[in-house]
Amino acid sequence: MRIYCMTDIHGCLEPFLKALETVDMESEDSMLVLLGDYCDRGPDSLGVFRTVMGLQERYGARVIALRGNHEEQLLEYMSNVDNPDFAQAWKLADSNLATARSFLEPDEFEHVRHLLVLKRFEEAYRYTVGRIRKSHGDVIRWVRRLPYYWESPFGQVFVHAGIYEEAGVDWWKPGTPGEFFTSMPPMYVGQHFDLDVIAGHVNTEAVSGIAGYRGIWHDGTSHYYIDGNVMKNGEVAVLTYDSETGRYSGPGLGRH
Ligand SMILES: [Mn+2]
Repeated sequence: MRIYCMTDIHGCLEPFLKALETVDMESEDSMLVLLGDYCDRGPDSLGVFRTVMGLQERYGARVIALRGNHEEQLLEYMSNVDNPDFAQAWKLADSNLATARSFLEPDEFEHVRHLLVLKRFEEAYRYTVGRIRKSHGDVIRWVRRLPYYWESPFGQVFVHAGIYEEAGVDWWKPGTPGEFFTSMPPMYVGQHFDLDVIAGHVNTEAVSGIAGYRGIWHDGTSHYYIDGNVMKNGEVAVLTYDSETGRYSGPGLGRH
């Protein structure tokens, strides 16, 4: 079996489509695992969500989509429309309202922009959530069902940010708090774990500490970080795992 893996697409539909061209999903022996953060920052969050949903429709269980912290945030905005404190938080977290813009029709977005100019934040927030619910409720329901991790039959955990490894191989599942999976796990760089952990969330330049690093980074033991920072580098890195040989390959990796 071949497992392809990508993460942190962040609304960058074009680079995502380009990365998908390098993936052969027609073979029944292929899987695609996406580690979350489909939205925010880039120009077409909705397009990325719909592309992933389409891949699942076409290839069924061979496409696994996990949730990232940006999906958690999106769900939070969608469900807190009656909480006025969220109006400000919403505006700040979706920088430049890139995600809202991708979900709205141009005239709807103009209306939101107009409300913001008038400092009617609460109304803008309420209107945006209402439009998204009405036109793209299926996407929001899909996001709500995204799992936190996927364990492969090959001694691997795929996850957006990480797991609580101190809990050990038998207890990490019940032992990892939800926010560790998507946002703030302890870092175990360079420490051995009995499963390989494949994660995104922190870009590989940051996690490797090597200025200008791009692509995929292996810590020499159990951790593969695969967020190659598409906003900076314009490319979505693809990690490939071949279960026949037990090898990982991808940009930045030698042969492992
Ligand atoms: Mn993230």
